Amino acid sequence: MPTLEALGWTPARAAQLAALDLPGLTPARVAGLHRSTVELVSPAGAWTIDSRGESLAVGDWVALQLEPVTIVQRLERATTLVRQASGRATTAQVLAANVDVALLVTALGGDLAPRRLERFLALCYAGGVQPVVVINKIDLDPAELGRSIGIAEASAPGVPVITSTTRWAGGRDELLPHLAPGRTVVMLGSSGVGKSSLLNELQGREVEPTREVRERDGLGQHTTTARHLHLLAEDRGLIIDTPGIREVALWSDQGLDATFAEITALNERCAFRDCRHLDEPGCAVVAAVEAGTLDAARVESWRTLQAEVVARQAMRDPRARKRAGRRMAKMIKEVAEERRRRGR
Ligand SMILES: Nc1nc2c(ncn2[C@@H]2O[C@H](COP(=O)(O)OP(=O)(O)OP(=O)(O)O)[C@@H](O)[C@H]2O)c(=O)[nH]1
Ligand SMILES: [Mg+2]
Ligand SMILES: [Zn+2]
Repeated sequence: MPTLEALGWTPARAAQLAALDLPGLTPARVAGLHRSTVELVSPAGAWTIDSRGESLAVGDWVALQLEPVTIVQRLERATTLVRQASGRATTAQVLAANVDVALLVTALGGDLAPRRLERFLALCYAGGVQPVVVINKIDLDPAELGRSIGIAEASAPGVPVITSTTRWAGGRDELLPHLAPGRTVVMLGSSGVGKSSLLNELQGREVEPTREVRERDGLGQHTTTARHLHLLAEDRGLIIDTPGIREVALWSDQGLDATFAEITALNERCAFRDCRHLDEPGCAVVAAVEAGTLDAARVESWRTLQAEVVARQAMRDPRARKRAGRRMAKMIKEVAEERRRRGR
């Protein structure tokens, strides 16, 4: 069984557990979640127990009572990756908790899209997770590599961009400096980019199944179906493999300033603090675009994400929702009246 430190235990977590002031508690980490069960690992053992009634995410730390094994309490999360749950405007989904680094895995051959990458970065920054961009499958088209690195660096300023392949010996070596004993790393990215393959390379054996991508469109088929925490071989730390996600809908705007750091920096020089960088006088951002020193697509993206998050936050706030509802009803009525007037 692994030590607590190998599982990512820290003095801060120990202090939290002690503060619960209950005798005989054992810390354990959530390694996997299923419909009604949770997989736990700890130096004292590994268990799969009923999870009903618990709001947990992979990577969570919990305080257990043994005999029988029951969760007493989830410990506070140091970091989180939270997205807007798909299909439900007002629900957050914690993709992983207590993660130190997120490997944003993409692959040569069309997966790398600046606008999608920005969303993943915002997700990381909002939750206090350090992002690293991984361009995998570099064996496919080495000539294409420079261009892809350029795209990644432009949309992820200041973020390490590393390359990998599971087809060459040592093709995963650039990942190693980002792994460390007790550190938790999560892999996020589209289905079929090779997340599980990279994990298997690191482990030196197949711990997660992988599957050929479809010939026609190069897209994966969601081979990995659940998030799972793995303890890496050779004391390299921990890694969470996840099912492919192409898009993330943002839950909060907290990561946007860091994601668009160059726009945030320029904002200081806009005449208005809450400048939307649209048509306000004295806008340093618009001026930079006009001077050719700032990519207009970045500003457009910043605006889109900002608007998206604001709209979602309004949906979550019942009063704002009511206001929006009334506005919408009024608009519909006005359109109907306008039509009637025009005899249509
Ligand atoms: N050419 C090439 N193929 C790779 C590389 N890495 C993985 N693959 C292949 O890509 C396909 C998909 O790999 P997976 O590891 O299953 O991808 P995944 O990201 O885990 O996909 P999901 O679990 O669906 O999210 C498999 O056929 C792998 O053999 C690589 O570096 N080069
Ligand atoms: Mg997989
Ligand atoms: Zn401005």
